[in-house]
Formats: sequence, structure tokens, C-alpha cells
Amino acid sequence: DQVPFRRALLSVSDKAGVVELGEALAAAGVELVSTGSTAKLLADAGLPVTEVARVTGFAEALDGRVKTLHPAIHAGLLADLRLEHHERQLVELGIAPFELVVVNLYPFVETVRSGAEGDAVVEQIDIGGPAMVRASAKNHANVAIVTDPRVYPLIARAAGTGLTLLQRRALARDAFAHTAAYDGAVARWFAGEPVEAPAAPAAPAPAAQAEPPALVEPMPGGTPAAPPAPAPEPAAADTSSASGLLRAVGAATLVQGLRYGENSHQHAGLFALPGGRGITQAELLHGKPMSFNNYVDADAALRAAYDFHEPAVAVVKHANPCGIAIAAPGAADPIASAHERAHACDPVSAFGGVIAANRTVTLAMAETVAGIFTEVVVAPDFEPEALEVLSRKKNVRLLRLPEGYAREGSELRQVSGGLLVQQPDTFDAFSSHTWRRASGSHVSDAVLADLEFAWRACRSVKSNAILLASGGASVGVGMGQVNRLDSCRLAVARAGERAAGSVAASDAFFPFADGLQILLDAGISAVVQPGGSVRDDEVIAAAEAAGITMYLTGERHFAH
Ligand code: 93A
Repeated sequence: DQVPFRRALLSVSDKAGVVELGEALAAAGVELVSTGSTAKLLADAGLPVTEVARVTGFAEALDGRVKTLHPAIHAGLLADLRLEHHERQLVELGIAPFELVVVNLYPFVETVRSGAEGDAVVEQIDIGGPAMVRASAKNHANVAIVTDPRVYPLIARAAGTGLTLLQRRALARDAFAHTAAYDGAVARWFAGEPVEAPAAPAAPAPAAQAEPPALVEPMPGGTPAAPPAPAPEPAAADTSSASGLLRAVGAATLVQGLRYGENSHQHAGLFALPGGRGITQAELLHGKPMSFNNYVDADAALRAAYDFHEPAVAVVKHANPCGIAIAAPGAADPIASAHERAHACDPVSAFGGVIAANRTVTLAMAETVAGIFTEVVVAPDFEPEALEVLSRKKNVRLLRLPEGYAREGSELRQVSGGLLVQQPDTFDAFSSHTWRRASGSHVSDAVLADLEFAWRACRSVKSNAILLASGGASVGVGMGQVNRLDSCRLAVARAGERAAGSVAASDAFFPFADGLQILLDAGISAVVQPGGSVRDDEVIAAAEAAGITMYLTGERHFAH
């Protein structure tokens, strides 16, 4: 069901990466058709490109408002070539079909954010772009539609072959989600609302006046400050952009002083962003106050557990997962099952760990946890019996998440002299059907499901993540190393006998075949990794020689 690319339509507002993509397509003999400034860029790069105006026989009109809105383009996007009469009509009309369409839309949201108003904003409402995107997505049986530059590498690799139906379907889904979000922003602008999509929970009433940021004062005797008097809940800050996050940081308020920071000689405090709904807002149901390190670990555990839709548990030590699992299929008590399996991954490291669950903690889970020395359990809720059992343990802290728990739309890190801000790694558009099989044969659905689990789980593992998994549970995790080889050794050592037959995920490419060889020698049955190393050939050959299946995702998941 692969449709080879013969003719591609490229019309992009954000030009990043489009020349490289054009080069890969042209090298594979794909004909390039393109709009005004995209065509110029490609032509300037020495690529053969046909202007849309030549295809339509109609010069761009009305200041570019009418460029691609023409039957000579849209019939080429919408013809369903599985139907003989569509094919015949195209021939009669003298119109050639497109198999690939690459579009990104006028930067509407960015224009509003820049402070533009009135007609300047209206002019940035893309009409022709979404029409092409929607037409191509509807016709995904024949056309691959790309709206996200992060997909370019995948397309470049597939330039000579085209994509499968499953891949085209996944792209169509993303394309419709993209145009829907785009129109949502336009509608919000007309309504006089902020253009960014609102956070999932309904925004509470705005605060009277946000307090200025408080400084952390030394806390004599290390006593935590008294919790502030209940104030009206502040409006949720829009943190989807760097400026939004920085505004929220400016309005952050001190929640409590902490006994100390990472070490006992460091003063520290916890601050809340206005309207935050994360670990900072969690309610301490039992136990001593949370420490600085508890917060860091609990947040890392939440990130891992909440990356799954299925009931999932992550056990974290020193901000790294020592076990991640989803419930066993058909488990009577899914969250208890997920915990048991996450704990079993590395019971030695789990001692004194922090546990996050993405479902209510049940009595069965509580009974198991009560037998393990644990610093913190954080979850959306606890069954009353579970709370009773765990509250008998003096040293465990039990935290209930706020309703509508959500992470910020941007992430911040301090560096000397400034701040680093980035979008979180929530890239989630692709499951195994968009991966490329680089070696071996098709694997069973169960193995594929394990690979998907491992690939997802490894993104909350820090620094050279190698995660071995079996049956929806990690069985060996290598992390925190300055080379991938040691992470492979660590993952295999931790998995022990369980390495044989497990699947492996690597958060970034194998620079050499040596790391992979360690996994192969341990008997893994399949592996998923981004690919993209200059030595991919060697790495793939090693997998080939061992007779195992290797998938390349084209996207990495670093976390440091
Ligand atoms: O002005 S439009 O709404 N009318 C159109 O017919 C049209 N065709 C493509 N916007 C249109 N586009 C958009 O132009 C694309 O979505 C893309 O964002 C941009 C690319 O134009 P250029 O290649 O000239 O930069």
C-alpha cells in the first residue's frame, strides 16, 4: 500500500528544513511544485521547481490571497486514483496528481503574540493552506500530508519509496488536528480571548493582584514557614510560550520554605506559579514535609507515570526511573499490578524511592508499598483503606495531586546569566506504524506493543537511556552515563536473566554497533531507536547479523 512520490507540492511559511527536504525529494526524482517564496528558495538552492502559477496558468492574485485555490491544484490533491473514473477525468482535464503535500500555515498565533492588531492579523489567517491540508488529508488514500517540520526527516528517508497507508493515515489525523487547532485560535481571537488553547481544567477566577516574587530567606532552625492563608485561586498562567512562562515566574509566590535544598547547608523554598496544577499544589495527606529532593524526584516520577494512558506506575530514585510499568493485561487491580511490575524491575534501587501512580492508589497497591521502604507516594487519589494502611508508616509522605493535574506548556532551566526555556518533549504523533523497519522481519503485535511501551518509557529516563522491557514493564534500565555503551551494560546487568527475549529502546541513536552488540549478546528480541548515526549501516548490520528486528523512529527523546 505504499504510494511512491512522483509529484510534491511544497508551500511553507516556516521555511526551516524545506531546502534539505526538497533536495532529498529531487534526488529521488520527485517533481517539485511550489508557491511564490517557497519556490524561489528552492530555485535559489539550485533545485528544479515548477511555480504553482505555471500549473494553474493564473498568477498569484490579491496580494497572495489567491495562490493555490484553483482546480488545477485541488483536483490534483483530491483525485482518488483507486477509482478509474477519477484517473480518467484527471487525464481529460490535463491535471497531474500529487502524492506528497508539505504545508505549514501563515503564523497566525505568532502574529497575534507579536502585538499585531486588526487587518494585520486578519491577513495572517491562512485560507489556501488549510484547504490544501484538509484536501490532502481527506485523500490520504493517495496523498501524504505533512504539516510538521519534524516529519521532514522521515519524508526525506522515504523519498524514493513513499509512505504506507498507515503512515498516511497518521499524518492525516495530525493534519486535521492541526487545522482544527489553527481555526480554534482564529475563533478565540475574534472572540477577544487569548489565542492560545486554554488549559484542560476550567480556569478559576482571576486573582485580585498577583504578589511579587518572594525571596527565600534563611530559615533559622530549618522550620518550614507556615502555609499561607488561603487566598482566592489565581488564574491559570498561560505557559505555552517562553514569554508566558516568564510572566508566570514573575508572579510566582512562595508556598513554603523547605528545611534545606539539595544539601543541608543550602537554603531553599518552594514557589507556585499562578494557577499551577502540579506537584507544587499536591496535598500532603500524611508524613513529614516534602524535601527539595522529594519534589524533584516526585515530579520526575509523575512525568514518567503520566506519559501513559494506561494505568502506570514509575518508581524513581535521584530523578531517574528505576522501574516503569503499565498494568498487566486483564489484571484484577490494574494500578497494583503496574506497581508490582515497576518495583520488580529493580527492587534494590527502589529502596527509599519515590512512587508515582497515574490512578487512585488501591488497598492492594498500598499493602505492597507498605512493605517497601518508600519516601513518597504521589497519586491522583488514595482509596480510604489504602490511606489507612499507608498512614501507619511514619516515614512515608502521601501526596494527592490537585484535580486536573497538568504540566506547564514550557520548561525552564537556569543557566548562569539567564534562563533556558523550551517546549516539553510531548512529541506523541507517531506510533510504530510510522517507524521504519531497518532490519529483521515483521514482529508480532505483542512485541510491537512492547517496543512502543519501551520507546515511550525511555523518554523519562535521563542521559543515554537504554530501557529493556517485557510485557509492558521495564526489566532493566541503563541511564545517567556519559556514554551509551555503559548504559547498555547497566541495562543488561540490571535485567539479568530477563534481558533474554526482552525488547530494547534507546533514546538516541547508537553511534557505533558496540553498545547494540551488548544488548544482542544478552539476547534481546527487537530494538527501537531513532537512527541517524553516520554509522547506521554498521548498527543495522549488527542487528541483521543477529537476526533481530530493528525499528528507526526518526525522532529522539533526550532528557538530561
Ligand atoms: O493567502 S492564502 O490563504 N491563499 C492561498 O491560496 C494560499 N496558498 C498557499 N495562503 C495560501 N498559502 C500559504 O502560503 C501556505 O499555507 C503557506 O503558509 C504560504 C506559503 O507561501 P510562500 O511559498 O509564498 O511563502
